[in-house]
Amino acid sequence: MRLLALAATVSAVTLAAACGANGQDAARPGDPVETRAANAPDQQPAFAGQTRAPGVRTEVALAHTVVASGLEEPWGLALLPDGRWLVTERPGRLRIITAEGAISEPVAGLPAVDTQGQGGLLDVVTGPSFGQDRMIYWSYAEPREGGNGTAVARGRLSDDGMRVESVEVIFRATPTYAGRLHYGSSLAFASDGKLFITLGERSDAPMRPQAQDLASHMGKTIRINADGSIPSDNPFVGRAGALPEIWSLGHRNVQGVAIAGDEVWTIEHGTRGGDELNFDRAGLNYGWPDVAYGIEYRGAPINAGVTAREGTTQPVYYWDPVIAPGGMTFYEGAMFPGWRGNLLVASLKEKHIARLVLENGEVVGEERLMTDIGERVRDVAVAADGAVWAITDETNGKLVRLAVAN
Ligand SMILES: [Ca+2]
Ligand SMILES: [Ca+2]
Repeated sequence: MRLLALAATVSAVTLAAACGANGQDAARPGDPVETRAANAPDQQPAFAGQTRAPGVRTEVALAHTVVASGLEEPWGLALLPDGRWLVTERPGRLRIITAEGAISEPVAGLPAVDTQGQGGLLDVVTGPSFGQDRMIYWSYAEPREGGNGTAVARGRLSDDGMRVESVEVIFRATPTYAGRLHYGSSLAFASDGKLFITLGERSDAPMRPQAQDLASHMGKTIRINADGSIPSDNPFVGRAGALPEIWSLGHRNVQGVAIAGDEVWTIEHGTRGGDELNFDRAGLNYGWPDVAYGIEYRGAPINAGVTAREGTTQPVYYWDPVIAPGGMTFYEGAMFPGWRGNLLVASLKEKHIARLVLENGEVVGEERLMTDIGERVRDVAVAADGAVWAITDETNGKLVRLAVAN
């Protein structure tokens, strides 16, 4: 619970609102940053503060700098120990970008990807022993006989950074499906070297119920060892009919995961009015598609609008209307000491970075950062100096640095 203790120290500072130095609309201190009408106005949160947390303001002025542009739908962002960035482009290219903005040629040696719909080359992370073995891990939509599916591969980044070597696929989500949507998939290593992989349920009506099916990887959070083997202490190991890689179930489309100590947090695209932040724990059921906030995108209630059921776990937080969350990270940097233990969430639809202040496992404050970017924010990460870096999901996508204004 290291994270929660840290978070408790910052909220008192940040709750004292200042003027809108970061481009937000001026609101009264403590007013929620979300002012639009809810899509499901009749639904009530399960506890106070589960949605529309009090607005908070960072008192120092921030500014973003465009470091690189011309990236085609960048999806994943990961820091290398030398300060350069690994950036994926959804059409299937991995590039290395220096902190000064020099963009490399595509790294050679990655397997082919299926770029239909939301598919392609997706997240990337460095391995837990990158300093010794230079291993990197990436997720992608894998073209398969009869359709496609989310896969995770790893390989050694060559000394010159030009190619990946000894590439092996360490995880394949099943079943294969001929669809275009909801591949997940974000990646993060826990401090014990276990790899967490988040998956979508492929969206279409026949696939949706598989989020509750332990014989399917759809709509699950996955936990494996770095070599792809299955940890013996996974929650469903030994249960007949259950896939042993599964960590948790009942997710819709999870494109963000962040780990602090041994706490795994995931963020998922809900339907209209149901984006969720979850404290993602072993063996728990997060409800989809039986229990959900919000409504269908076409307008109908989801399962008669049921928002709670015994045996399912509530989200820590939800957004109605949605922000469409991409990647997220915990902030532990030096540049903004008041943010330590906060979550930074990339917002695609609403084009900002959401800062969530956590206290005792609940969200007690929300701020919208970089609201002047005007582009869909796909992923977010923190550099060694504590500056926040992000990529924008556009045909002319950008790598940007958000820091204290000069
Ligand atoms: Ca990511
Ligand atoms: Ca849920």
